[in-house]
Amino acid sequence: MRALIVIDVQNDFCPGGALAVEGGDQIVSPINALMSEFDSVVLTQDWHPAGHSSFASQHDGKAAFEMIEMPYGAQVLWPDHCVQGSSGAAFHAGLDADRADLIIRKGFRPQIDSYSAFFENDQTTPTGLEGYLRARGIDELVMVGLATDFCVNFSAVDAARLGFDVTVRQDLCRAIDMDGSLAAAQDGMRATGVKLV
Ligand code: VGL
Ligand code: ZN
Repeated sequence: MRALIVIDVQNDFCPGGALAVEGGDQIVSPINALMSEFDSVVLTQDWHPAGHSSFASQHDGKAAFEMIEMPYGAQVLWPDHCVQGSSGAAFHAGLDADRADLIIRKGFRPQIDSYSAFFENDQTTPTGLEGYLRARGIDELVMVGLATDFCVNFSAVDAARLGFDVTVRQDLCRAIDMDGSLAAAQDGMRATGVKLV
């Protein structure tokens, strides 16, 4: 069984949003068109409480896109984005969210960020997605969405490590690409057996 995993196609990651990814809105229609080819469609939604610890605004003297050390490791600081219930956290209006079997929210714990659809950034706290997919007999995943070098990357690498057959459709992803993060992500995904097409 095969699932389409649509990562964070939300207003804040699209042009005009708080953490806009260039061309983020261009992938919406082709993602919709792909949905009918899968046994299951899962959407992820970045879903932070106001004042989340990944926001630069919560750290004196720090600016967005700087790094800090968190108890669980290095963390990029972001502009405030995808605050629970805000219009920025909503899915892009053109996304056919009604087609989703499951919407998995992540990043809701105030003290820990979560890029991956499977584990939070401590790489141990599960979101529950693995259990859902296994219980439904899904072993093949195709991933699309935003951003290639952060949430898509971490989701794909975790899925491959968990033993899923993982393909990332790069034409249906867009990247933030700060300090070579896209090339590093592509290397890391290939090294764990993710198919990049
Ligand atoms: C993301 C940074 C912060 C993403 C989410 O969806 O790639 N990036 N939160
Ligand atoms: Zn986030």
